[in-house]
Amino acid sequence: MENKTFVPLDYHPPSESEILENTFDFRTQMDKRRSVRFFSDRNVPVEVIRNVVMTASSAPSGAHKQPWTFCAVSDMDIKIKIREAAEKEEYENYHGRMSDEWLKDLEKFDTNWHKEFLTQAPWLIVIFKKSYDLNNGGKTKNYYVSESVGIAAGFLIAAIHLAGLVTLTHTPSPMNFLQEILGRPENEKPFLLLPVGYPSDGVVVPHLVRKAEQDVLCWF
Ligand code: IYR
Repeated sequence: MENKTFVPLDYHPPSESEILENTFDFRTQMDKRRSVRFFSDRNVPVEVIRNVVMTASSAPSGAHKQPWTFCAVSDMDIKIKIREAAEKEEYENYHGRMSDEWLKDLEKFDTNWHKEFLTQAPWLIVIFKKSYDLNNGGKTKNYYVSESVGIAAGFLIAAIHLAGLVTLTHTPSPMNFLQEILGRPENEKPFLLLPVGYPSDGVVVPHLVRKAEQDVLCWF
């Protein structure tokens, strides 16, 4: 049976100078993005969270399966549960599970097992990846799941930054507790947790220098 529908692409080509300007502006904006670990408790409207999540959900995915679920959490009781469970795991990580080399690599960030941002930020967005879908009791396959969800996470981070808010990619490990606390089905596995909000007053970030073009870009 035929199962193909095509529609015209909604595309209006900009001039070459506009394209150059667009890329320069976007590059400049994105280069200002920093991971922020200290949040104000100032509220962020639910509509903003809906917009950034639905931007993320517009990402390309294997066979357009969109193998993701985003859980947006503002409920303080749930945030407390998540923080307690994450800190329990992170305590173990910082006290034996991470190698000396790893701990040394993290020194410049001054991180530790305390995760205040999990209760301070007004929103936590937890991204789940679906290695398969559950349909009427059956399982259907998804493809390139980690790649797809990683791309969606990138869209989300860019959308949060361009909104004028800050975030941080947090991966408490292991993080199956998120599946339990949020009551997600068996086909959903936690992928990334992003606190979202405003930075706390006077927040500082580590002085980091990004790699230069010759270290990341090869021309052929
Ligand atoms: N998950 C821990 C440790 C950590 C690991 C990496 I790699 C980082 O870039 C930052 C932290 C934590 O969140 O503290």
